[in-house]
Amino acid sequence: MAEFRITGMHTGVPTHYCPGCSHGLIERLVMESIEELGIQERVIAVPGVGCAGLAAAYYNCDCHSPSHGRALAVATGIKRVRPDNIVFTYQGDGDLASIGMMETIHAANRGEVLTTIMANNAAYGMTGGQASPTTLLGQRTTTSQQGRTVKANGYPVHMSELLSQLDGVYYIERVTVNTVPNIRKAKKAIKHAFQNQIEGKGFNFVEVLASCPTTWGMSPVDAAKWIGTDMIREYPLGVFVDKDQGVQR
Ligand SMILES: Cc1ncc(C[n+]2csc(CCOP(=O)(O)OP(=O)(O)O)c2C)c(N)n1
Ligand code: SF4
Repeated sequence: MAEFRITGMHTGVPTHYCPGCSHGLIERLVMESIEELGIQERVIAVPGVGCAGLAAAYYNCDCHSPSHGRALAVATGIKRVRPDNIVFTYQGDGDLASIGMMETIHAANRGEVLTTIMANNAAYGMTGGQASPTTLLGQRTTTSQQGRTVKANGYPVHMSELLSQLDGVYYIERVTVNTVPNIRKAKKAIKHAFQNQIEGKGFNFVEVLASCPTTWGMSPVDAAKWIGTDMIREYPLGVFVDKDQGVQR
């Protein structure tokens, strides 16, 4: 059995992700933010399910793994009984916007003082690339083999825009990690979403456009390019809500 080194927020367990997957990168930004803010001893992670949920093996902090879609209900309970802890969820789009849609909307609407990082890779990754609520129109998946259509599957769900309509939210930004400048912006947004919670401000939501080259049937390079073209066109980047700055789109 391999020996793992404990280094700050990272357990040292090598990630299980496919080449070019964004999860490891986003999780690294989460871990760096927590270390830099000096909150590692106070953090409780609630990673969701699927490939996103594998994060429980990498975060060197208390973790609670919920069932599919229930991450924000579980995080709410933890934060309410342990308000001094910093509680965050890390969820895929299948988890957060499909089975967990109800939990997501109500936690945001209640203004829970939480941080949620959504890795939106426009598919159910772990279970074989089925269509999710955020799959693009025309995108081929294992359950939309001719491409997603409005008639069969409805329109892509824009979580940042949708949650922006709720009075309970404090901060919402959509970012991506397909280029180095975008990775830097993503880190800033994630750190800000934790800083707000430290100051007692919530609900904080960062949607990260993420790659899943395996289920998309693309090389890692083509997947990064596709984010920069097709995904960003459907899901524009930017700040949707920042109550400190008086922004509410
Ligand atoms: C109630 C329930 N329904 C379905 C599943 C099966 N399941 C496990 S992971 C997963 C896909 C998760 O996709 P997503 O949240 O987008 O995360 P990703 O794998 O893309 O990171 C599904 C459907 C489950 N575990 N529990
Ligand atoms: S299936 Fe997709 S989300 Fe899962 S590890 Fe592979 S690339 Fe990442």
